[in-house]
Amino acid sequence: MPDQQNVTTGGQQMKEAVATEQASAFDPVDCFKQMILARTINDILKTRKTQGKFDFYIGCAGHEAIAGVIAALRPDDWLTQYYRDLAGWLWRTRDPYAPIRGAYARETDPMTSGRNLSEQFSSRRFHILPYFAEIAALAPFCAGVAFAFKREQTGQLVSFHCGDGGVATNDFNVLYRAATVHQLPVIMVVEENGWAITFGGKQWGGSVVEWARGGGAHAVEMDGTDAVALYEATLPLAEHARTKGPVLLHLKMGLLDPHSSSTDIYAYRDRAEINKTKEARDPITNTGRRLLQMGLLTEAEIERMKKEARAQVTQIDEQVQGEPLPSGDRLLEHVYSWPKEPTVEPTGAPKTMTMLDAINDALVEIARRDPGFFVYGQDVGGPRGGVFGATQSLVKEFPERAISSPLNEQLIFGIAAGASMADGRARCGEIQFVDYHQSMAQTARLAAAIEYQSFGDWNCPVLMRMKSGSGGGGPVSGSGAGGGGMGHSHAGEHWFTDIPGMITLCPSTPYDAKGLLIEASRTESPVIFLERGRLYRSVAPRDAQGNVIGPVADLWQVPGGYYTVPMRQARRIRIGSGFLTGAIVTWGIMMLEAAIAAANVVAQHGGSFDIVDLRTLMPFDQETISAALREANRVVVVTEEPDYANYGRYVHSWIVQHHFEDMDMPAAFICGKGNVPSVPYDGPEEMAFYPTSKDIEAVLINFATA
Ligand SMILES: Cc1ncc(C[n+]2csc(CCOP(=O)(O)OP(=O)(O)O)c2C)c(N)n1
Repeated sequence: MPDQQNVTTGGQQMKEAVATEQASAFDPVDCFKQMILARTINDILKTRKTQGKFDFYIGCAGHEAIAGVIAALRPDDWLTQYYRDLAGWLWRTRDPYAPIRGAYARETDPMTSGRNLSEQFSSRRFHILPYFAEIAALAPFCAGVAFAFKREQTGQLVSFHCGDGGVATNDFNVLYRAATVHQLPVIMVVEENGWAITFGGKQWGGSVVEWARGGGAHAVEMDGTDAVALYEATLPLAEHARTKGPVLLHLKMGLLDPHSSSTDIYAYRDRAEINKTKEARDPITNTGRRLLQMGLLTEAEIERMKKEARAQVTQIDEQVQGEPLPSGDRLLEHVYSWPKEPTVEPTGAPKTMTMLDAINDALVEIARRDPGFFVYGQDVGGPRGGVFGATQSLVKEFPERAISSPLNEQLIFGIAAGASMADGRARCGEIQFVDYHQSMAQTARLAAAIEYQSFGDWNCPVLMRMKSGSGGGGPVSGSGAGGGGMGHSHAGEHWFTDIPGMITLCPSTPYDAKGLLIEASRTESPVIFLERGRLYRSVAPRDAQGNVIGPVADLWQVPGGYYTVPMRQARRIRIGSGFLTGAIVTWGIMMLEAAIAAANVVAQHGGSFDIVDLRTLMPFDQETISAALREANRVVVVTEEPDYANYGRYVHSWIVQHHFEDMDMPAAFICGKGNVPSVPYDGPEEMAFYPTSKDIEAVLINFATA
C-alpha cells in the first residue's frame, strides 16, 4: 500500500506515490475504512455546500461498496469511476485530499486542478480515465483502451462504471458492442440505484443481464451493498474478462441522498421509500454487519473508525480551504500539445504521385516507426484498403495493422481514441465519409477537451482521417460535377474547427498530405485529417492555355521515405512574378481553383497573386495570413462550404477584424452558392453550387483592374 501520510500531503506527492499490490492483499477492514472515509467526506462536503463554500456537490452515499470491486482488480487495470465512486477512488489512490480539493476547485486538485466539477475522478498515475460530465461518455474510450490491451497482450483490463441511466446512452451501447465484437478485456459495472435525477422509470427493457448475455458477454446480477461479497464475486469476473472476454456486472444499490446538491430529495421521493432504502441498502451498515459476523470488527471498533475518519476529514477540510485557487492567468494553458520533435526534412527521391498514393505512403512510414500503430475503420483491412484504397499499402506491408471495424463511427472513434490514450501515441481511425461523423461527434468533442480538463495530466493523441467534399477527380472547373450527392459531399470543416483542443488539417497537395499526416502522428492532441475526395486522384492543375502551374505542380512531386510538414503553418504560393495584386486565402480543392484563376488572370493582366494555403485549418496560421495581407492589401477568402455558419466565414471575419486597416478594398468572400443541406447529386444543381476558378477570376480581375 502507498503510505497514506505521504500520499495526502500534496497533489504532486500524490502523483509520485505508486499504488501497488492492492489486489494481492485484500484487507476487508481496510476496505471498510475507505468506505467510512468516503461517507465522511460526503457528509462534510454536503454541509460545506449548504454553507455556500462552493457551488455544487454530488455524493457517494449508497455506492461505497464499489471499493470491493476495485479492490479485486490489479493496480495496473484501468478504470472509469463515475461520480458516486468516491470509495473506489480512495481504495485505489489512498488520497482523501483530492476529492476535497476538487470540491473547493483548488489549484492543488490532482484530478483536474479545479477545472472540472467535483467528483469527476481522473488520474493518469492511477489509471483512472478522466471522467466527463456527459453520462457514460467515457465508454467508447474504454473500448479503445481495452482494444490496445488485447492487441498488446498486456493482461490488463478496463473496468467501466456507470449508473442505470448510463446504460441507456449510445456510448454505453458502443462499449458493449465493441467489447463483444472484439471480445475485449472489459468489465461493465452497472450501479443501479433506481434513479436518474428525479426519474425512477425504466432505462432498459427486460433484463440487462440477459441482454448482455445475448451479445456474448458474461453477465452477473448481485446485491451491491456488501463490499466483501463484491470483492469475492469480482475476482473470478476479472479473471474471465482478462482471459475470455467482456463481463457485465449489474449491482443493485440504493441512493441514500438526493441526486445532487441541486436536488430536493423530498420533491420526488417519498419518506417511506427513502427510509426503507436507508434501512436495507446502506453499504456501511451491510458491510459493517458482515465484518461483525466474520469477527473482524466489533461495534466499538466501527464507532472508533467513524470518529477517526471524522477527525481526519475535518483536518483535511480545514487545510484545503486555505489552499490557493487557480489563477485566471492560466486560462489558456493545456489546450493543445504540439509535436516536440524537430521537423524531419525529406531525403528520399521525389516521384510524381497522387494524394491517395501519398497517404498510402505516409501510413506505411508511420507504421514502420511505430510498431503499435494501426488504422481502424470500415473496410480498411480488405484487399482494396478501404473504399478509396488509402490503406492498400498498409494492408500489403502490415496486414494486421489495417483493421476492419463494424459499421459505427462512434465505435471507430472510441477504439482509436482509447487506444491512443493507452499507448500514448497516435492510433488512427478512418471514417469513410465525413458526412458520417455525426454519431462520433460527442466523443470527438470530448477527446479534444481531455488535455484541458485534466490540466495536462491526460492527452488523447487520436488521429482521425476521413474523406470529405464531393467525388470526382480534380478541380470542379476542370472535371465538372463529381456526383457525390447527399451524404457523400460535405466539406466538413465547420464540424471540427469549432472545437477548441482539436487540430483540423486539410491538405491540398500530395506533398503536404504525406508530410502533414506523418506530422499529425507525432502530436499529443487529437487531429482531424480531412482528405478531399476530388484531390485523391487529381493531377496538378493547369491554366486555361493548358500550361502546368509550376509552383503548385511541384507539390505533386513527393519524396520517398519519412518527412514531416509542420502543422500550424500555411503555405504561401506566388503565382506570377509581377507586382503583387492580391492574396487568396483558401485550402483543399479550392486551392487548385485559386491557382487556376490566378494563373489565368496573371496571363491576361500581369502582376502576381499570393495563395495562402492554410493546410492547418484550426488553429490556423495567423502570422502567414497577416504577412501576405500586409503586402497584398487585397484578399479573397475561398471555401467550398455552403454559405451558412461556416469555417470560411470565420477566417474572413478574423481578417476583417485584424486587417481592416491594411486593406485598400473590402475583403472578398466566395463560398458554395446555396444554403443547402447537402450538395445535390444531379450535375446541373451540383455545378450550380460549387465555386470554381471562374468565380475567383472575377474577383481577381477586380483586384487587378481596380
Ligand atoms: C449525456 C447526459 N445527459 C444528461 C445529463 C444530466 N444528468 C446528470 S446525472 C443524470 C442522471 C444519471 O443517472 P444514473 O446514470 O442512473 O446515475 P445516478 O445519478 O442515478 O447514480 C443526468 C440525466 C448528463 N450529465 N449527461
